[in-house]
Amino acid sequence: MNPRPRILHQLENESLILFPGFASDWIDPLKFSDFFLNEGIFLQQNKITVFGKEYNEPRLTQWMGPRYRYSNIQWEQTPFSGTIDQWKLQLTESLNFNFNAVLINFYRSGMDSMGKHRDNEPEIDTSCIASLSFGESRSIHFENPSTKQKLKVILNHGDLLVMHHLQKNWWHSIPKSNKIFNPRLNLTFRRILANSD
Ligand SMILES: O=C(O)CCC(=O)C(=O)O
Repeated sequence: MNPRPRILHQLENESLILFPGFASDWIDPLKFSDFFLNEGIFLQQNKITVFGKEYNEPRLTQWMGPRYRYSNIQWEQTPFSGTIDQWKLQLTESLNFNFNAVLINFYRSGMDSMGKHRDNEPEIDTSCIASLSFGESRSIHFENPSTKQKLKVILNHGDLLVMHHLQKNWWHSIPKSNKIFNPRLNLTFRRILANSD
């Protein structure tokens, strides 16, 4: 792999590794709409239930991979589109891990966000989750409530962030910012164990 990795956290089998600019020439952020059209991506705003109350998710999403449910959102089995399938194969080869699903997150501006969560559903193989960032830079916050450790990482265009065994002890979020006006595209590749492949 070309870009020099930066190890941001490592403890026993847990690690957080950043590959700056890994995919910087994979997509032109000025052409996100063309990309969505060419790949047949129809971004949607789902409803989520928090403490019994229904809200619009503060970002747009799409799923590719096996049937999968998280929170109260049911994603049907959806095939990978051409380019994203190639990206999946490239990541599978580079990281030596067999990804079979991706969550596409589109943050229209700094007012879109992702709440504090762990990707720790039993169907997810949490040994490796790989996240690609395109477009506007955003900050991702990590927090380990047991040790009170916190990490803030700026994700720039083309960065690849790889999380190994991180979902047990660490929570993460993309906070809102009122200083950000441009969109950001994130693709988080995972391996779903049930109904996989
Ligand atoms: O947008 C990001 O970088 C975070 C994505 C994420 O946390 C997720 O898809 O679970």
